[in-house]
Amino acid sequence: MSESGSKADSGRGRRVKERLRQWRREARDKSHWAAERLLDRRVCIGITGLSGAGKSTLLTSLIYQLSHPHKAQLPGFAPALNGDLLGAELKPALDSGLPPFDYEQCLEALLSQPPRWPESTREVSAMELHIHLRRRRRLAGPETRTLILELRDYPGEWLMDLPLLQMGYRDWCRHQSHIIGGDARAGLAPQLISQLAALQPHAAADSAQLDALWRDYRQFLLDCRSRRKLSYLQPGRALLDDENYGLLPLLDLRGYTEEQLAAMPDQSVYQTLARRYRDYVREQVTPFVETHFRHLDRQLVLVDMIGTLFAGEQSLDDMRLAFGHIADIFRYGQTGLLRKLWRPRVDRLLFAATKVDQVLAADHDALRQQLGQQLQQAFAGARHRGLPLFCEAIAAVRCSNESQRNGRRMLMGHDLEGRYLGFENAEIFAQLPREGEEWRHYTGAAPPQLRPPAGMAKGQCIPHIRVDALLNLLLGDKV
Ligand SMILES: Nc1nc2c(ncn2[C@@H]2O[C@H](COP(=O)(O)OP(=O)(O)O)[C@@H](O)[C@H]2O)c(=O)[nH]1
Ligand SMILES: [Mg+2]
Repeated sequence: MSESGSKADSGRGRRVKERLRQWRREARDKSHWAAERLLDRRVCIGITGLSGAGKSTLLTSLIYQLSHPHKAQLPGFAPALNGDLLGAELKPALDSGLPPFDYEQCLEALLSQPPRWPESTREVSAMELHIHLRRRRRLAGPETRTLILELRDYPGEWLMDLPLLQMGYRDWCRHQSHIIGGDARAGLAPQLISQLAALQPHAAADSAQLDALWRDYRQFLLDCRSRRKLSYLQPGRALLDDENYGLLPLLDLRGYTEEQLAAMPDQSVYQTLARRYRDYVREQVTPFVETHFRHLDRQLVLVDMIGTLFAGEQSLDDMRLAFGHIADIFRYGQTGLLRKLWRPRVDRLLFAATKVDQVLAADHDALRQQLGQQLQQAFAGARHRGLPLFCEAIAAVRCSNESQRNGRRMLMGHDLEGRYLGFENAEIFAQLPREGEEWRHYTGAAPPQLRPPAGMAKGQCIPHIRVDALLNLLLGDKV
């Protein structure tokens, strides 16, 4: 071999070695994580739901139940029933780069005297729960093992923004104009809707006018939520903070072709709004998918099925619309942007109706049936993609007890002001209401909001309904 050849070889050899060293370094950094995942020791669960769905409360209850195995009432979760659940430790999820969930503060609120609900939060948070389990079939090696449960809690409003990744501004306008035209929304802000429809795409943008419209539009979204209990609202972040996203749909683009719109001057209303739309997607939606969403192994979606059902037909229809979009998202983005952004990982999608302690036990299953029907309708096209769907009906903190009065079953509990009360909820039927008469049965009959029960600190237990069944769906195959 010539001298120059061997020099080149040794140069290449050095480079290869350096490369190998670098890979090893990288692998070392990541290996504990990847190995844990491979060995089924780590599972990352996303918990979402619109504000008020019950995320913080469920997380607190879940962590409490798993960390107090001797007090936990989890007979439906095999490791607890069999005495194999030894306990759990809460740790910050350092790899996630997300702020920790404030378990201590949420628990303190629930256990205080008088008990309170946790403060409402609007941000994403994460933590790790290291669950210690006794090994059943032990050939050799340690007697215990640890399952690392990474829990990530994020607002469902962010999920409602994911469809934006798949459409440009023009498509979003058409989509919104279709939705806003529906009864449930149009009646809430007729003046705003006619102002939006009257905006001329080619006119020069007047930023003061657009800012004023944005403020009205944001209020309109908030009203859709609070007065109609609607779910599918965009931009979702407008419901959580008061940033000036300035994202407005143009409701009448019928006279324009795509080319005409694209050729409009930079300062036109259309181009200005299209720019804001792109900025919003780039700065808000994409980073959420990149840094957070695609790391999830399992997704739990909490829904206030009782609140939605008693709010009426439009609210239930809108929930189905939102589910339909969630179904699209979990088809792993067969097309377009989502596919590029997403490494498919979520292998289970769970929905849980929350706060079922507001209705009699006899109605719990009917609620679950109704949630199931909503999902079946919304996921009809998505099911064959093979992502298993599950649904449950739970109460993270059971605030009521049943008793018999004059031959009738009643619920007893405290209202938010702390007054003791007894009530009987409107019976819930296993079929979603369809006709007027069926709807009238529910109208105006929503059960009261309840306060957490007193005495949880003393008894050292948090009563719940079917949180163990939920744990089974989430983790049954991992423990
Ligand atoms: N009756 C009852 N109400 C609940 C339960 N969980 C949550 N809530 C109510 O729902 C509200 C919102 O709960 P929270 O956990 O803060 O929801 P988040 O916004 O999704 O985190 C609470 O303030 C309670 O009024 C439950 O298990 N039972
Ligand atoms: Mg919360």
